[in-house]
Amino acid sequence: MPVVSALPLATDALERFSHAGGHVGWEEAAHQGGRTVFVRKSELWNAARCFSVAGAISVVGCGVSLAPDGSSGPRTTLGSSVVPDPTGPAFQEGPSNGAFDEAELVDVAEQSRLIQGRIAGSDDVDIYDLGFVSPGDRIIVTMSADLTLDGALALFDEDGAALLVNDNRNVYLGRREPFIDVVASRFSSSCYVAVSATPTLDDVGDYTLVASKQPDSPVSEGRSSTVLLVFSGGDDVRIGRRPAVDVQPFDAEGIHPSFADQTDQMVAELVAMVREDYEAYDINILSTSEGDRFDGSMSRVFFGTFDPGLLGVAEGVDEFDADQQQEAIIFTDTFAAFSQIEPTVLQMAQALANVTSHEIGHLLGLVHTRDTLGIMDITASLRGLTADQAFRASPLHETVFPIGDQDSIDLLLGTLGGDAELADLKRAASEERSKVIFDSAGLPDRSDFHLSTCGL
Ligand SMILES: [Ca+2]
Ligand SMILES: [Ca+2]
Ligand SMILES: [Ca+2]
Ligand SMILES: [Zn+2]
Repeated sequence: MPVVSALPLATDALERFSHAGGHVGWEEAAHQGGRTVFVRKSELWNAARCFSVAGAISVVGCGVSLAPDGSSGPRTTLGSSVVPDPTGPAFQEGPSNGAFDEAELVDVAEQSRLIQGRIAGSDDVDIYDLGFVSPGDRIIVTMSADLTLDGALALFDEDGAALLVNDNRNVYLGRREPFIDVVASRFSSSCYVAVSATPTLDDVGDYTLVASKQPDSPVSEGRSSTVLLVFSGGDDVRIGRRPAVDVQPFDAEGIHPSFADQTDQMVAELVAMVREDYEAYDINILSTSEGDRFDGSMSRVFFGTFDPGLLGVAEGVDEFDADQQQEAIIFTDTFAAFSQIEPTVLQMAQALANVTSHEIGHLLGLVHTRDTLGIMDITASLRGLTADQAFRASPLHETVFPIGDQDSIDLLLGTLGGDAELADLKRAASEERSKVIFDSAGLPDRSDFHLSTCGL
């Protein structure tokens, strides 16, 4: 699935992106006649969030290759034809179910259940507790709704951490109703399914869910992945349905003349920083700067070129890394916007690394959060982006879902596999770092440099 990440840029470009730029929900942004246009996330969420960031907004197949049934791989929601049979009596929404501790218990242990409710607008979230889950329990939730309600579904564990957020079952097949299909990998005393309107929409309407739980599905231990960082340029690089671009070899001078002789150093630093972010997981971060080459079976991140509104763009939010050959671009020349805060080479490398790890995160299934110290954040200022970000548990950005968190560490361990002990150490280090209060005296106000981490 596509997500395009775009980090809107500075000042006026940033200004224009400031409302939506951060919207994970709005996968695609485009300038049209001086106006920034965002495509409803619901139109893009599931399918490859492909977007074009310039010109017309078209949601079409991006680089994700789909099987005839629309599926793109194992565990993706795209192509599943599963429809649980509702056998139990319908559960009717009660008066108050808008927070995890108000969730209404709908036990699906013995039988699948119909749940009927109403979304009364953008403020309304309905939360149901499907009860205890064990490793291997497969949770499936389908949703049908009035035409006036474009809904979104999310499944959360007992801590309110999202297992999956889904807004569209299959964009390619024109299926806009959301769909959840997840196999639990650990015990949880509660498993919450939450319903809302697609974020940023004020839709109203009745809905019906069918929720089921089946035991004894195989629990994935993760599947390793490889990403090649490409600093050597590339011809006809196409991200989703964006126009193909020729990417020139990376040259730090394109960011600022003062970096002219520091290309090699900047590359070496940023490669090391990205590796550090992914150190705990089974993913190989290769680099053309070290002689590595594309072998046809890896994802690639290109470094170069310019985009008027984005720092980076990725092919999509690829749930569970179903597609292991995807592409992203870090628009390095766009980072010239950082010159207004006069970053050092290391700070510049860090900003590039943060955005790189962010776009790779999308290719592994992560969505946007609101936490300036987190890699999937889209709220940090330019200055904030020059500080080290890390994978951590962070609140979902409101354009993704109105409640809940994303624990990037758990999700990456589940998707890729890795060293859980090391991941825990890094989590603790990140929490320590978050206690540091930055002294912002004398620095430009964040609003001066608002940027969303990505065009996603
Ligand atoms: Ca309601
Ligand atoms: Ca992927
Ligand atoms: Ca980092
Ligand atoms: Zn993004």
